[in-house]
Amino acid sequence: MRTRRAWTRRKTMAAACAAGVLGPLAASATPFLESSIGDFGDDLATRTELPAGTDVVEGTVFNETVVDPPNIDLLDFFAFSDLVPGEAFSILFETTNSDYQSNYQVSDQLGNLLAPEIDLEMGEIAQRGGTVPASGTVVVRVEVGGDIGGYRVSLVPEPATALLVGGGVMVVLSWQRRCNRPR
Ligand SMILES: [Ca+2]
Ligand SMILES: [Ca+2]
Repeated sequence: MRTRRAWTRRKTMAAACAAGVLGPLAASATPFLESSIGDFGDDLATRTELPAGTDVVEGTVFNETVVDPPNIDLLDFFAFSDLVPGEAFSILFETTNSDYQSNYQVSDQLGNLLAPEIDLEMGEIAQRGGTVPASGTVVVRVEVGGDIGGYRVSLVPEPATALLVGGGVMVVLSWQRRCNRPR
């Protein structure tokens, strides 16, 4: 019995290895680039709704008045709209390119702040979190502080989710090791 079970397990594992099921781990998230659509909305009403499943966003705000013509895009508004109401969320804000602080806010669809706003200089990263409102929508507002403000905004998995994902990774790693073990 024991031998048969072991053989069945090895057969299942070999099939999984052959099928590539245990191949590369999930790829890291691909950022949604503002440049792919031109510009994110300039106010709450014209905010850009991100495609479902988006968890990383990269964009830029400008206030370059010395160039001709002036390059002005003071504000970007975009929304994560497929979140689960009542669940905790956490967002990582990063200023990737700037000559001065950029300002970040996170609100519901009516503009009510869900966490304290924050100013970040180039290279600075900060996290803000709260509870997803009943609408399931969390709106991010980015405002340029100097001439230019490049940014990256990422949804961060909650600890419970991260734990589950981490557990899954451990299982996959364990199976991958067994796949690679010489027979
Ligand atoms: Ca922009
Ligand atoms: Ca804009």
